Amino acid sequence: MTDALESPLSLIGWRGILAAVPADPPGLRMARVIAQHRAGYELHDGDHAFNAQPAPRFIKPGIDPSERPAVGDFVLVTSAKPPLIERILPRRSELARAAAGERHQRQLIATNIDTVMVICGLDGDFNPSRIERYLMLVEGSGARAVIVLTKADTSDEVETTIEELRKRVPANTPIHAINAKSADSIAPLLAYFGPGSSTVLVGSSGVGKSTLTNSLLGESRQATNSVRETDSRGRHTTTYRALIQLPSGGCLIDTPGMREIKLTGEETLSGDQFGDIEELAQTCRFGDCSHLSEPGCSVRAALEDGRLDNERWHNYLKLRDELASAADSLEAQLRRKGESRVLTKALGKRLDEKYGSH
Ligand SMILES: Nc1nc2c(ncn2[C@@H]2O[C@H](COP(=O)(O)OP(=O)(O)OP(=O)(O)O)[C@@H](O)[C@H]2O)c(=O)[nH]1
Ligand SMILES: [Mg+2]
Ligand SMILES: [Zn+2]
Repeated sequence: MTDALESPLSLIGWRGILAAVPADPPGLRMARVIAQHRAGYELHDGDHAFNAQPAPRFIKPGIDPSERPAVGDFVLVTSAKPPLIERILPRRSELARAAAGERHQRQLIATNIDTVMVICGLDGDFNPSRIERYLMLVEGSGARAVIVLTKADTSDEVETTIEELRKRVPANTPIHAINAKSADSIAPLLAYFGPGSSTVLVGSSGVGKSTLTNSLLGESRQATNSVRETDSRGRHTTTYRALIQLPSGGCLIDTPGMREIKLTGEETLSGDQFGDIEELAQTCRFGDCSHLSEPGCSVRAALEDGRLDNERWHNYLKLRDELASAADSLEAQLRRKGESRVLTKALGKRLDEKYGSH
């Protein structure tokens, strides 16, 4: 049995047993998706990078985008020229959000990752409510969240900012404040990038995702660009997600800055992030307490004596409403899909009857 350590695939984050990979149909080989472009996919087999196309069933209209190959996926490809991606191996984690726009669609940011670094600048970008929103996406992904605050070299209030943020995020979520441009300053992050690990960097444009990537690489491979002075906003310099091998043996996925972080409807409020608030609200005297002015309201009491952070409470209410409506859209979509599948089946049967099945 060939195990991961002997295989070049371990260099691109593969930790499984090769013999366990289905070789059906035979002749397929394994690789990892390292980038997705309009014209196709870029894969890496641990030895070298090559281009590939998705098998036709992945580009059929109507297929859910999360069923298509995504950056981070381990896939099986044919030996055709260009190679075709035939299969996506089961994912050990999936970071997803809802795509921007009216139509509800689950969009994958990265798969098979161990760590999601939620990056936020200690400049005008700093926004704890946005960090909480990211943490909700990470919570059900199968990966752990680490908060990285960049531009620590430009702020006089690093310690107090971390203290404030501590009140907003679960105690087991690490928070690091760094200067992404300095190799010394980013040293505490190296522990996350050991051999076999996969990490994705997420955050607004201009927070320093590519700067951090370059510092970890020890060279300027990813383009970076200054932020607007007035509001610290970036210029959307990185335009596609790219998986990069680091000298430390880990893999890193640099991503374009996100404009919108929409919930998919699959997140939960009862996990580490907001579970304590949900429990607290259940101890109010009235079962239908609106937490506004009723007597015996545990939420108001906690807000008044400072046990519950006011902004955190308001962000919780906002995310709760959003989650409810995202969950509704998701359900409606699944129902529609269910029906359309039935319709296709019924139509298929009619065609079979007419032309005979094949
Ligand atoms: N002083 C300081 N500047 C930083 C730090 N991190 C990033 N920068 C600067 O911030 C600007 C934006 O950095 P990028 O790495 O391009 O940001 P990004 O997150 O990759 O942005 P997009 O690709 O647009 O999503 C650049 O001018 C960096 O030099 C930091 O820790 N300290
Ligand atoms: Mg970038
Ligand atoms: Zn109440």
